[in-house]
Amino acid sequence: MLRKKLYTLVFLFEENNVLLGLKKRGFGYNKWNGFGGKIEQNESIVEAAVRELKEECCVAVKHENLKNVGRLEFTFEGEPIVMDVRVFSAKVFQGTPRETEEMTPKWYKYDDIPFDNMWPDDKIWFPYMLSGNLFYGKFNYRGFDTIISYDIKKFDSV
Ligand code: 6OG
Repeated sequence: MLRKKLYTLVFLFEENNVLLGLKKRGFGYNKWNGFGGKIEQNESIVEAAVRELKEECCVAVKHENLKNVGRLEFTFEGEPIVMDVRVFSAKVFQGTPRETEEMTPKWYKYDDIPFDNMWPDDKIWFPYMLSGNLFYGKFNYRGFDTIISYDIKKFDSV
């Protein structure tokens, strides 16, 4: 049986720019990604999304300004775990992104997104997020660089 672990991933948007963070440690080290992490016990998914965004780039967001944009499921060959990642966007937030021990934040124009320095799945589902289509993607990895198989669908709700 595969065990599911829930994660959050938040992207901020401002004037055709998306905020990415360069991960300074841990899982996804040296890759650009959104801001997020594991959901703690007794915490809702949205509460975790708010907390992780604050911890990782010092930006506050209100629950009602987080929009569901998609869901990603990652499996890694030989690992009995599914990473179930809930992806959110926000256009309204408080504060200026600041570097933390975990992330170096940077705004990117849609044409300049550094896909070569991101998880390989990102270039497959980012177009859905940027065009406002809810998506549900499943990716099966061998190691951390190779996607063996994947499936992605547009969704009415996640
Ligand atoms: P912490 O270990 O920092 O949470 N994450 C992924 N994001 C993308 N785009 N692709 C992947 O491909 C990912 N695997 C994990 C989920 C890890 C953070 O990294 C995201 C979390 O936001 C495999 O607590």
